[in-house]
Amino acid sequence: LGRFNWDDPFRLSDQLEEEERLIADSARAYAQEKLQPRVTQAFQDEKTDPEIFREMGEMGLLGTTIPEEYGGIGAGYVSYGLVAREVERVDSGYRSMMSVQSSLVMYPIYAYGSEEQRRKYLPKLASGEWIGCFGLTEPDAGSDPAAMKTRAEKIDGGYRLTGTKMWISNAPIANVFVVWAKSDAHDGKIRGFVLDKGAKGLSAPKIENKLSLRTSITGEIVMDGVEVDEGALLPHVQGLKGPFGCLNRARYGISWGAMGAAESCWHSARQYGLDRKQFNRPLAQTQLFQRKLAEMQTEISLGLQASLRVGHLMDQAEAAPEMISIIKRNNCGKALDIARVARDMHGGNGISLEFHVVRHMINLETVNTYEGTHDVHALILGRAQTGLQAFY
Ligand code: TGC
Ligand code: FAD
Repeated sequence: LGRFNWDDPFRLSDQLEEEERLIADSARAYAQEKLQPRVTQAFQDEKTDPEIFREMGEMGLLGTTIPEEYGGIGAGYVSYGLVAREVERVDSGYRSMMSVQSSLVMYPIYAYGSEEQRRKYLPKLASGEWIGCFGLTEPDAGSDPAAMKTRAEKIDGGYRLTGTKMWISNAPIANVFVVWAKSDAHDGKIRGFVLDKGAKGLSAPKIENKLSLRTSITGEIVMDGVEVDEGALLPHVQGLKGPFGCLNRARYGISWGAMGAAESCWHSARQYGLDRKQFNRPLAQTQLFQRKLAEMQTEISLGLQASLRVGHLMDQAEAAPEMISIIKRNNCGKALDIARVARDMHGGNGISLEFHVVRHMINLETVNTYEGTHDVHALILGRAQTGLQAFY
């Protein structure tokens, strides 16, 4: 008979390569030793500590898939997913900081950038000395980024950018801004630009009063005629496939990350049920409690297996965007359900930050919304199986 581990039912860890296990172990040690002790205070105070980027950089957790010559560790996408799972086990905001830097800033500079851009930006982003952000969403263009209003106008020797980006992770503390704009010099096609902090006309005001993802700072990017030279253009991509190529990677990472947050809620509910007695027996000895635990265990183990499968396909350059929509959508939706049930299973204590589940729950509201909402991914999947466009 096979062995059954309640917390790893399909023995995911046996399916990992040695290097992947080592990377996951060191991410877990970092997250538990350095992030877990400060998360409650950071969430309460809505404070993002830029030092965390430096720490992650030192641990090799930024741009894990970027080759070593540019400061990454040249690991595969399974490793990247495992890091996301470990960081988000502590907090979705910390994972957000990491995944924006890795998939949405380092990846486009690596994949679409010139050699000069790679050498200028990647090592400092990998070490965490520089912080990056990614501006796609606008006040009037969220699920429909093709409707963006930001324009790049051709000027002598470069471009002038005008427009506003909204809901941008890391923006108020960023040194490097990857922004997407419609370029009049390229028939109005969407092009990527890399802007440096301090450019005239560039500002990034903080968005205040967020009740979700409070450890991760969010802002606008205001470009009021920002002039950049030709070297700021990402030369090797045009059209929406530029930002979507980055989003594929970030969404894949989120599918693992959301499962990390869900695992934290599940383990916490199980332990609470073992410790807490009502009606002269542990809550965990009731049928309703055990059924909830069984559902959490099932959804998490299925979700992780699916992410692992897509990770292997990503490592072989065989993953399709629709596969990523399935795992991003399902794992975020399931994680949110699990967090809500875990909150309930903690009774009154469940609403206290000290028990962590309510923090995961309200963070996962964001995770379910950004990088393509739950419903937008349903429309992507509906279109892929019917051939019918239901967005508009
Ligand atoms: P559509 O006609 O479908 O496609 C336009 C062009 O883009 C290409 N494409 C993709 N390429 C690569 N990967 C993908 N996943 C792609 N999806 C589309 C497509 O082939 C086409 O190329 P071409 O060469 O033929 O022009 O475009 P549409 O306008 O109909 O798209 C609709 C929709 C809903 C699928 C899309 O716009 C969408 O996914 N909307 C969601 C927006 C979104 O995800 N925004 C994320 C903002 S960033 C963020 O949230 C970061 S949070 C990070 C954190 O803090 O962790
Ligand atoms: P909308 O697009 O207005 O959607 C509102 C509702 O309508 C949703 O329920 C949606 O599912 C539904 N809907 C939309 N279209 C349809 C349709 N055709 N049919 C049926 N229902 C539909 N963006 C970045 O570019 N960079 C970042 O770093 C970034 N970080 C973020 C951090 C946080 C904390 C948050 C909250 C968001 C962040 N975003 C970022 C933006 C995020 O990607 C968008 O919020 C998301 O894409 C949804 O866009 P929206 O908020 O404009 O909602």
